[in-house]
Amino acid sequence: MKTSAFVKVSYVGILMVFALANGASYAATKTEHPGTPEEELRYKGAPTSLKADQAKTQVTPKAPKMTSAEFKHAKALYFERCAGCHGVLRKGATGKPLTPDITLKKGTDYLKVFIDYGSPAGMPNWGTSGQFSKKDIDIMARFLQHEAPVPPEFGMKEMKASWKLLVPVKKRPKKKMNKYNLDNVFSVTLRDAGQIALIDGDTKKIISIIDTGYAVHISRMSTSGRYLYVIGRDAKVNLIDLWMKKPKNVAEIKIGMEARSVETSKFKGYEDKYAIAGAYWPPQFVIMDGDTLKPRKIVATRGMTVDTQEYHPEPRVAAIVASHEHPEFIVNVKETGKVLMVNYSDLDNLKITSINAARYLHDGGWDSSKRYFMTAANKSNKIAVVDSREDKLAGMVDVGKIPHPGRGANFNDPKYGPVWATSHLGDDSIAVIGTDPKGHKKHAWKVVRNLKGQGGGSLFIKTHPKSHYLYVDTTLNPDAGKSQSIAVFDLKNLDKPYKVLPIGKWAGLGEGPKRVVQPEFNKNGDEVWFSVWSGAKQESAIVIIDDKTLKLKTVIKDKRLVTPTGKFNVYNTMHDVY
Ligand code: DHE
Repeated sequence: MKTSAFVKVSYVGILMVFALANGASYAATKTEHPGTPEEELRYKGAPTSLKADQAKTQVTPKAPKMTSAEFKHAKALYFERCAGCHGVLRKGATGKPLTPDITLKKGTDYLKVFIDYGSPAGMPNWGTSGQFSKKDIDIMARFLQHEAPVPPEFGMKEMKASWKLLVPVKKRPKKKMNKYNLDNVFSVTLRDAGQIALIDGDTKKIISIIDTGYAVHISRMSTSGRYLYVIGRDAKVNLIDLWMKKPKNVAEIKIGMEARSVETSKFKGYEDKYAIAGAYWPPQFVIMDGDTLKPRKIVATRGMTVDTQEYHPEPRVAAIVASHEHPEFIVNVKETGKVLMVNYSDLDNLKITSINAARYLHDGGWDSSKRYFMTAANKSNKIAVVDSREDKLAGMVDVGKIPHPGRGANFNDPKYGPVWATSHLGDDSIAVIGTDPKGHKKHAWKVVRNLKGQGGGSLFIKTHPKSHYLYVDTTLNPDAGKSQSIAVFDLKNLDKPYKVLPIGKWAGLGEGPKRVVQPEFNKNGDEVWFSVWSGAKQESAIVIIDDKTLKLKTVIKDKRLVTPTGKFNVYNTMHDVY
């Protein structure tokens, strides 16, 4: 297993969060962040992978004096603990802006109290919770009155320098060289190991463990199903060739310093041609050759916000999906609240249609027709609906608190026809939205039902065209009973109460938070896979159930399965089945 300062820091963060996941410690934590639900705090603000010495110190003459050792310490603390919410440049994201024009007026004493005790608006109490020492608080209060240190840019020169073509296309197999049923292979994120596990969905055996970026985030498939793309939080993209006798990395590149999303071109005629990856820092995306990751075109996302029309220097790239209607990538830009339709048919004369949505865009997926992109504007409590045929906003739907659909769930509602659903981080509702403007015009882009789930802290929701069940996790709910189980709704009878499956218990693990996360179907749509996610030094597992009977089928345990979280079935990911 690889280790890095970042992974260690993340691990500490996760352990902290994990400690909170136990019901026993909840009472104590409730008072730690008055006014902000635990579920919300657990999710945002993960450490960035930026290092103190990567960002240039900027001394502001009017600000209190600091030594260079204090600057270094403050930068490291800020990137680990604060940048996830306040932004690398402190211009504000989910947390408030902390630029010198604001902080100098507040002064050191005020800032110290704020850092020590937190605020009802969501600022953690870093001091009284014991996470920052008195000295840390004093250094941080002075540091915040100086201009934010700026990490370096990462342009074509840096990308090319990081690019490694490990196996050139000519040296790769001309046909599939293994006997795996590739359509039913799963790529499983091993978050804290910086690896993915390829698991054979038929035999449930691990095919191989492949090194990827640190705190690896998601996997996506090329249209043909041959190439697997994996992105790490450190912005490293790995390209894995599934046709090889033993699938392995054939190319890698770093596209920045901090990233979350990767996707591949899916429009007819462009299958497997391009890949795209979006970065948090620097705020940009890059289009690469699909079979080598050779970088072709970098586009910055800095610009004006959708509502107040102010300049934002750090709009991070969130979810990216590939259009089936045009040769376009659909790029969510978080802080500006805009969805960019990036036409890749002519990279030298790039056409981008910018669609006004709302802040802060995060994750999303297709409706069942694959024409409408349903995407969460999580701080606005809205789902924006993008018509990928017309390249226009089709609707803006008010939903519950902090929608977090993953890619969402499509099914046929007995009363309202085709619908798409999302659960929420901030409350227990599941919003079911009509998606059929032709057949059910009155209900299109409206919440037609609000189901009540187990509680807040839900991250992912899933069903399959062949299933009549809807699975909803509550991974970040502070109650261990809820974070370790799954709610199942019967789509044939949505008035019936949900069933609870004790997935965490079925995993048969020892000590650990055992958080159940991200349901994923197999290719046939008759099995559902769940990760049971414990700490990096604890045992985790994958639990597989039978979708017809809702009974336990298999538990996959292996000491190599370190912190499994996302799982991506090759066929379902290729074809956007969810
Ligand atoms: Fe994720 C998707 C960002 C924390 C597991 N996550 C995404 C996407 C974004 C994102 C932008 C959409 C990618 C796409 O579709 O192109 N995630 C972030 C964060 O910024 C955040 C809040 C904090 C961070 O610093 O990373 C964050 N995410 C987490 C986790 O803690 C999770 C639960 C565990 C883990 O592995 O880190 C997690 N995120 C996932 C998964 C997906 C995802 C499994 C893909 C879901 C899918 O079905 O497509």
